[in-house]
Amino acid sequence: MLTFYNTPVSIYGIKTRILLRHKGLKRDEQLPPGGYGSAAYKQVVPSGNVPALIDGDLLIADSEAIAEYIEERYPDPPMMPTGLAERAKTRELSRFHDTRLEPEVRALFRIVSPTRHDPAHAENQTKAINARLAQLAVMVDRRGKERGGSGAPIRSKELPLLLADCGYPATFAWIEALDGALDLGIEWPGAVSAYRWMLEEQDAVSATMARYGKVIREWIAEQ
Ligand SMILES: N[C@@H](CCC(=O)N[C@@H](CS)C(=O)NCC(=O)O)C(=O)O
Repeated sequence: MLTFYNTPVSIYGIKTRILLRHKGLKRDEQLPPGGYGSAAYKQVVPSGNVPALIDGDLLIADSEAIAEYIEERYPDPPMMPTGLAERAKTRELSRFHDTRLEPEVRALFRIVSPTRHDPAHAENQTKAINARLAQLAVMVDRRGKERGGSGAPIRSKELPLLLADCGYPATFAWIEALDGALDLGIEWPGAVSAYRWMLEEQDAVSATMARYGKVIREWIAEQ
């Protein structure tokens, strides 16, 4: 049994949950004792961050490192393509989420509270997120064309869920919720919307995301 430290609101926790669910792996999911960053949690996970995973004697505390470990340790169903170039493109898509798109979304969290309203920051982040979504559109459109041939949206069941996909559903849900709460003016490219809905048709994604919208709305309301 895997021990999985997570908080309900964590984007990277949702990313790891989707992965574990798709792999059909049982997990004992726990909140970090004392909250993430606490001294008590750092006794277990020295870096104090979530998600973290314990498999036997092994502790890993980074969603991408967890994903690559799980893929190697539990290869069925495969979540990486076989070709060298496709594997590289998959890693590129995954890093694009973690290092390019999500940080621009996270930068909005500090102005969600009405008392911290900051129109200039909201405008800057909206531009940044729209630029990242436009870049993502090129990446996922090429993937759709490579797999589907015609460029027409391909059905999700024909699209094996990849490691690289697992971060996107939660970040898309945050973009949508923050757009609603802060009236940002987010522009969703058609290829990204098609990619999003294809992912949501995957059982592991829809089951994991079912209650996440409520978690996000509650977090926003609390701010
Ligand atoms: N690159 C990390 C990012 C994880 C992350 O940012 N976790 C946040 C919660 S969503 C966290 O633990 N923050 C507290 C900290 O880093 O001390 C990953 O992929 O796991």
